[in-house]
Amino acid sequence: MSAGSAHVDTFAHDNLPPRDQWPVMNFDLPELRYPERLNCGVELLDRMVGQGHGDRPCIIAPGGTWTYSDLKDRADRIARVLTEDLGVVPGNRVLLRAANNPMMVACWFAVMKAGAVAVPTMPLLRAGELTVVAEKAQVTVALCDARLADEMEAARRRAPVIGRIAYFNGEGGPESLEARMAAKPGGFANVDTAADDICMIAFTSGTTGTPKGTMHVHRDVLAICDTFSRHVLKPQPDDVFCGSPPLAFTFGLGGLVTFPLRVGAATLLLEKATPDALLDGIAAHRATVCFTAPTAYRAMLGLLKDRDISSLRKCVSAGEALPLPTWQAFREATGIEIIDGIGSTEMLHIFISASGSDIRPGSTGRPVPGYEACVLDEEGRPVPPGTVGRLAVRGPTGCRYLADDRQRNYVQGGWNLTGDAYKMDEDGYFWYQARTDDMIVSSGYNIAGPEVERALLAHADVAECAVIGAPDPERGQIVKAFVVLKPGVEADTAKAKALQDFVKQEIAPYKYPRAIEFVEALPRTESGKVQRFRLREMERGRLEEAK
Ligand code: 3UK
Repeated sequence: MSAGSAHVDTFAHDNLPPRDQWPVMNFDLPELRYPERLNCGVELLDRMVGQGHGDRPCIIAPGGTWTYSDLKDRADRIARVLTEDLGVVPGNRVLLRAANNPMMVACWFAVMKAGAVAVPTMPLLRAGELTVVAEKAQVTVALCDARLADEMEAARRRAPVIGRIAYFNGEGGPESLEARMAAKPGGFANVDTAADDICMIAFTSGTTGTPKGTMHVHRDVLAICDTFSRHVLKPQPDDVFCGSPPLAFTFGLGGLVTFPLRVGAATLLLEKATPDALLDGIAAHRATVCFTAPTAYRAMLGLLKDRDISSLRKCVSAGEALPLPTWQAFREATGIEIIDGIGSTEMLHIFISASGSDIRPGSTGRPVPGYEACVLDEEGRPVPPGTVGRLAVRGPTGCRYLADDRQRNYVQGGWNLTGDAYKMDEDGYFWYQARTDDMIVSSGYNIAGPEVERALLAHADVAECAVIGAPDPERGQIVKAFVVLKPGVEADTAKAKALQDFVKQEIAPYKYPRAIEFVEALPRTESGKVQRFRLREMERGRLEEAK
């Protein structure tokens, strides 16, 4: 821990990986040379108010609009409740649990101001999952939406380390967070944190195994604003942001909170941001910037009729690969060229992307200013352009797991290895292939599932699909597609055959899906990712049964 740390409770610092397992970090860009004392909450909120943004709209929600001053006042009062009533000292972990709403944001800022460590969690998590997170991060206090109290209380019974919980957005009552806030005077003496004090533990959405806690420091939170947002997204103070990712997913925290606040813009928060609700919100509040996942953009295409989304200027897609057919259809329908970007919980936000005339349709883009990326072989040597290998990245943010041996998998030789198979072209553009463990090997051929998915998505009858390698006694694996058809399309063998023939026309015929199964929906994580491992498990299970 740095000499100047403000943390009294040193748990997070004590559980950082050993220094020799850290990625190499660099802060070469002038905008990344932050002072040694830095509190990201103060920078994003108090400083904006100090600079005269106080009366400007900050959070727009169905219940009304909060200005920057409103948000600061709420955050200050909550910080007082945390430190004066709930016994929080700098470095303590505070669990946050709510859908995307203004109080969730105020609580996050309060934790930053108090020099504590936020542990944001997805609203759909159950007691079992909350227990794992609370114990791993040694959470002592929780701030929770009253509508999510049941699972929270069940988690506290299992994890007594969660000493105190304050509820908000409920009926009120003397113990509620709002009543406690009302009893406090305004203003808060912000904790003077070090730039490298840990301020957040973000848990990975965890497709497999126990969730990993990724630790981020105050400087990291500003670095994502001053790299991807500043150089690729380039927002303006009069922008109105909106989107679907939960604030507990760092894609959402950046896109819906820190990016807008960094430039004095406003953010529209919706608790249930289905594609339909998102479009309604964009129309009603004249939103200009949208953050969501590839499937949501695809779903919006069918819902655009009779809606005025002419306010929309920029759209960002992340979380999963953005298939070229979706990008093209969205441009066709709206004129907007979606900004694709790959990010990860470990890296905090997006590190490869492109916008405007820099976009090469179908490619994720180039390293965001401040980051470097390359493609490595199995031994960790760079491969020549055009060769598929493992994506490696480094920059001002990077992976530091909370007490987890998997640090050695993610960080090797100072590079962050995201687990993605990528190809770089001669011009330095990066082309996504698949998750390394999603590559399909059939009769000795390497096939990237997403390429087959792209081909299927180009067919007018396909709403969504996921392609995996299904175990096969003869070929090792066969390419199998799970397909959700558009409403009203008949799912029969003739349709399956038509899709297979279609794919053979689009890409090399050996990649065509030998098996097609029509399903109602695909299994997804709460952050919207297809869980291909579940489909693989299902196939393995069937094979066992057939034996
Ligand atoms: C995949 C992508 C292709 C990729 C995230 C933006 O998704 C985020 O974080 P997670 O930890 O997952 C990371 C993994 O997701 N992925 C993300 N974006 C893309 N694959 N194209 C993309 N554009 O496998 C990556 O390793 O859940 C995304 C910002 C913050 C985030 N946490």
